[in-house]
Amino acid sequence: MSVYPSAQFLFSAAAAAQFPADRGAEVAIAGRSNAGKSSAINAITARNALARTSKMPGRTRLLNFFQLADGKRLVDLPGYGFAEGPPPERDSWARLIEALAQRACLKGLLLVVDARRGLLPADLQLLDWAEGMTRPVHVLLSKADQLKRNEARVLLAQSQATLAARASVQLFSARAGVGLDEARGTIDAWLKSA
Ligand SMILES: Nc1nc2c(ncn2[C@@H]2O[C@H](COP(=O)(O)OP(=O)(O)O)[C@@H](O)[C@H]2O)c(=O)[nH]1
Ligand SMILES: [Mg+2]
Repeated sequence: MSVYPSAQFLFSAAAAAQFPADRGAEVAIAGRSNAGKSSAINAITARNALARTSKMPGRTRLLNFFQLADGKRLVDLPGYGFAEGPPPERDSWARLIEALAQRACLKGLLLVVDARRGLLPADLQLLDWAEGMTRPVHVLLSKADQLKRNEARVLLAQSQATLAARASVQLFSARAGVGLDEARGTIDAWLKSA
């Protein structure tokens, strides 16, 4: 398990031309707006304010690149737009994501899902897309502190059954510090495979 004490925000990209060079290793983090992506980044890196968190969902249309260590990056994707946004936004989201998927340095995808909602059609749509790009997917059932112990257990089992071999899945809470080591272990393994 490694924490990344020197993790830093690199920059935001609104277009593929602004992406960093396709070298090293990257892990992308996706999820519906408000799912808890930024909070997950902060918790996983043990940096309280690395990624901004917001009570206002769906404000960003940018990819935020973070450097964890030399040549190792996390990419915070904008909350889903393709299912909900107007067509122009949906298209620009899809273009950015397609461009990201073309990168050899992309090693895996973390999918953050609000445990109070569980896997929704938009999440499964993203999973379909990820399968097309043949990268491993790991699902964080976030805000697990909001569920009773038994509810959490049932959700995890249901999610495992739904995802089957398509993705691994775990309970996660940025607030309560649940599942940090498991999430870090997955990220570390992907970043090491560079
Ligand atoms: N109870 C609880 N709330 C959380 C947790 N993680 C995030 N949130 C809240 O969910 C909202 C959205 O979080 P944020 O990280 O900004 O989501 P993002 O839009 O996916 O980046 C914020 O109000 C957070 O405080 C968690 O582990 N537990
Ligand atoms: Mg965010």
